[in-house]
Amino acid sequence: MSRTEQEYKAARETYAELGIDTDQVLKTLSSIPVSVHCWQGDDVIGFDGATSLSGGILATGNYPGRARNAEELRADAAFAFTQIPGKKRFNLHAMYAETGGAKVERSSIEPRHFDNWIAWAKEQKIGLDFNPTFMSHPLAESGWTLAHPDSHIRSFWIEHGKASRRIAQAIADTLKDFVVNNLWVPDGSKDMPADRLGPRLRLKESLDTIYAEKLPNDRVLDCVESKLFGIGSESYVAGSHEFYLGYAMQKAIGICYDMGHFHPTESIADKISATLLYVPYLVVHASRGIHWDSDHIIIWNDALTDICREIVRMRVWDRVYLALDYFDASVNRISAWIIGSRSTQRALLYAFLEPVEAMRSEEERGDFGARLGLIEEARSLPFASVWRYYCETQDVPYGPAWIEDVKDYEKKVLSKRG
Ligand code: RNT
Ligand code: ZN
Repeated sequence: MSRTEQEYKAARETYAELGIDTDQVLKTLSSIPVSVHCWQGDDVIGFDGATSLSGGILATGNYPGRARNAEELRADAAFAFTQIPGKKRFNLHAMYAETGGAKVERSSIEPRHFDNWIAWAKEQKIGLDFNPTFMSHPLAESGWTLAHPDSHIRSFWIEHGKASRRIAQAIADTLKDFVVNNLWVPDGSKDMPADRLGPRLRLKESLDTIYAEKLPNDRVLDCVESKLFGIGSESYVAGSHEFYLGYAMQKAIGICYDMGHFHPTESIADKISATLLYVPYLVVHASRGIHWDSDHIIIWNDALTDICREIVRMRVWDRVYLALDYFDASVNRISAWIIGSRSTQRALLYAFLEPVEAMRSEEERGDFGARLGLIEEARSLPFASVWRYYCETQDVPYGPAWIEDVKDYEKKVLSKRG
């Protein structure tokens, strides 16, 4: 028996005494996907002609080695996957279409522009998710898209929204899998608007037109992402939380909660049980806002643990889709993917290894001191032995060994990029 196996065996006994079956936990954990976002690999630039990011979000830094085309992005992601345990998906944005050099408007993109991505996903044995791109485009420069006062500009973006749903459907049908199709628009204003209702009416009408098209099956999981504010939309965002909460309930679609899109002390974790009563599914954009929606790499922090606790305790991992969303251009971008994915997996595993049954009994008994004591004592249970065993059985390095692999990839591949 290897040292990893010995330590796992001991840990398994410790957890069994608390009523936790670690073998079963690891089986479940390995079936819960994390959707890795394509846009960390190239600073949210994409391949459809944009040279900088707009929409009130910002990737700061200029670490060398950014993926410059789809081949490089796929190679980098495939390498990152070799260092991440568990089930992976890849999250695409419409601006990552491959048009073979032809100028194709966003309103006219087609499934065939994603053929290479689909072929790659098959090869990697992963699912794909999708996002229409309502930013980094001349017709989005005003900061308005689906709620734009000009009906011609609105129509352009409505067509883009429809085209994106059709692409999501084609991907889903080809891969025989679901595809989360997440819609976020930047629409908002820097200073106090005189009219808060008008843009919301226009946004609602545009969304209604996009979702009016009935898709042939339920493989596309539409969802909408709210935001508190962005750079240049500090005073007002048309797609606020309340706007989309109502909208998603009315349409029976999902809501995407981005961890950076709420007041800094507001808990997304607490929203999960409340909103799952009314909407069919949720998406979490795992991100780390520092003072604001700064899109720092997610780490295993309390906010992430709390979200995973809710998913695990309610056993809703098939209704809450975990996706990464951040963009840090100041570090090796592959390490950003690996850190965020591994941290999310770690937080999930930790949540599975808490003695929730014991905590519930204390809660029923009214002994809240004992309940808090159990939460705190769980922190020094042999979590690391289970994580190590998990990584090794998933054929990925345990501990910081991956850092050397990334350095090596940087030397051999990234440093050769101009
Ligand atoms: C922006 C939203 C959105 C984007 C991606 C690129 O604030 O978080 O999810 O980050 O679509
Ligand atoms: Zn997001």
